This record gives sequence, C-alpha cells and structure tokens, in this order.
Amino acid sequence: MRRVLSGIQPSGFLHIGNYFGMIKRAIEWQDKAETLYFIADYHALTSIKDPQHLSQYVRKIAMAFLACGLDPAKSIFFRQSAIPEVHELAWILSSITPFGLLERSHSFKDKVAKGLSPTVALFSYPVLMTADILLYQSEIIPVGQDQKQHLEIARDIAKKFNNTFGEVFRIPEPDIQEEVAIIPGIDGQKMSKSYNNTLEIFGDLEEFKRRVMSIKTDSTPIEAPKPTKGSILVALYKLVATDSEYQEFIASMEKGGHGYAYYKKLLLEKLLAYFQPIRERYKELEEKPGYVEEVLADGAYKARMIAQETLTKARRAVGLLD
Ligand code: AQP
Repeated sequence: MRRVLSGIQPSGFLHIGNYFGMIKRAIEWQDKAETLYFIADYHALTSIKDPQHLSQYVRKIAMAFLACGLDPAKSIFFRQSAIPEVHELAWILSSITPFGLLERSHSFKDKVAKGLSPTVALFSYPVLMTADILLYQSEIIPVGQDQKQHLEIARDIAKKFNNTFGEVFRIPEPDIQEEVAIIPGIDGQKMSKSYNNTLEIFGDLEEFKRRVMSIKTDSTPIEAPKPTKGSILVALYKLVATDSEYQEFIASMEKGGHGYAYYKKLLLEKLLAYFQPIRERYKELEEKPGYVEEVLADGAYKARMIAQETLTKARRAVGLLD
C-alpha cells in the first residue's frame, strides 16, 4: 500500500487555503493509502516565539484537522516534536545537501521579505522537511503549490543520499491538485496567515462575514457585466458550489444587473453552509478534554516505530552503526 504524508504548521488558525490546498485531499487519501499526518511544531518555531501561542495553536490545529475529517482509526496523526529522531536524520541529510540548493529556496526569500527573521532554522527548513518525509518512507505528499519547490529539494536530497550510500529512501512525489493549488485570499494574493488575508474556518462568524464582504473587487457599475476571469469571488465560489450553481453564478455576473455585494452574499451563504458541519464537529471536540492529546500520543507511538526503523537504516548506511 502506498504511503501518504503531509504536515501543517501550527503558526496560526486554519484557513480555507489550507483546507482546499491540502487537508481535503489528505482526508480523501485515508481510504486509499496508508496515511500519516502531523502538526509541524518544530517548523512553527521559525515564526512563533511565544510558547503559549505555540501550544494553543498546536491544540487548535489538531482539533481543526480532526474536525475536517481526519480519522485516527485510519491515519497516524502526531506532533512532529514527539519524534526527535527527525533531527538526527535532518543532520545526516544536511551533510550531503549543497548550500546552493537551499540558497535557491523561494520560500526563505519570501518569508524574510515578509519580515521573518533570517535564522539558520528558517534557512535549513527544507532539510527538516525532507527528513519529515523520508523518515516515514513517504511516497505521496499532498500539498499546495507553495510547497512544490520544497518537494523538489526533498527529491534531490533523497536521490543524492541513495546514490552516495545505497538505496535507503523512497523518492517522494508531490500531489498538487491544479484547481486548488493556490487559493486566493481576500486581497487576491495567495491566502496566507502572514498576509492577513485569510478566511479562518473556525474563527468568529461575524469576522468571517466581514472578511467575505470585504473581498477585493473592481469598480464595475451595478448594471454592467462583471469580469469573471481572475475574479476572487468566482475562484472561491467554485470551491463550494455544485457545477450548475457555479455556471449560474458565472452567467449572472456576465449578464450584469447586480452589484458585487450581491455575489459576496451568495458566496458567504455557500461558505457558511459548506463549513457548518465541520464547525459543529470542532465544537464537539472542544468539549472532549484529553481526546486530542490521546489521539496524538497514540499516533506518536506508531510514527516513532516507523521512524526508528528508517533511522537505523540511514545510520547503518552512513557508517554510524557497525
Ligand atoms: N492559499 C493556499 N492555497 C493552496 N494551498 C495552501 N496551503 C497554504 N495556503 C494555501 C497549503 O496548506 C498546507 C499547510 O500549510 P502550512 O502549514 O505549511 O502553512 P503555509 O503554507 O505556510 O500557510 P500560510 O497560511 O501561507 O502560512 P504562512 O503565512 O506562515 O506562510 C500546505 O500544504 C500548503 O501548501
């Protein structure tokens, strides 16, 4: 059976870009493959410097993933930091990773441009991510488009290791769904916690409404046809509507006669209806103290067994074990 793995950083609250870009796909894989999903809390240390925030986000992102449909009976769900073996593997991989490969990382440059401090951890993030993937011999990695280059780096490092020390690792493949590769935020840039342009799934409903109503549009007059190509409203509506509803939405915009507020309200209704059952499951989880911790502890136990087996192989291959 193929092995699928993906992670999410607890660096803020879950938004619909995370959901459609990765989580939805990850949930679908549960019935077709062996699946491992984790909360990337070591990675989040590159941006979160407040310990209370970090542990609050870990818990909330874990509940969010479960509410979205992660089934602990089907998937191994764990916290990255519960498996410290990942650091030993990251170190081994660092020793064969060319500096120039990381220097070309767009994500490092983008994050520094957004104001994150250019730490060693931020720079070597792709090596830790490669270790996350290879430690579990993962083959398929569902991610959004922003992770494509990291996956290429992971593949390069895995191949280099296998060529240098013998076949230890499976070579992972990204699983990027074209239609949802980049979900736009309310300002039209990639939806991203650090752009503050997100629609949070489990946040305050009034704020959610306010944000949908403030989605960026142009100044086409009410009666005139509206451009649909490149429209944020159209892109988001498509995610939550049936095919025929989507066609109607487009046709109505192209015809004209309604202002943008009308389409924003239609979108808002659809989004609220789509996420309502997920929000309800989240509320139920909030009332089950200890459950999330139990799930993560059980997942960590299982993940660690796989991790230790792979690490032993890697240690032996490089000469750290006789
Ligand atoms: N806008 C998006 N469209 C499609 N996929 C997205 N993902 C994130 N934003 C979009 C995918 O969600 C998964 C988990 O993301 P992450 O935890 O690695 O966080 P991120 O990509 O760093 O998310 P943000 O909101 O953009 O955070 P910041 O601002 O901290 O960088 C990944 O598979 C990602 O591709």
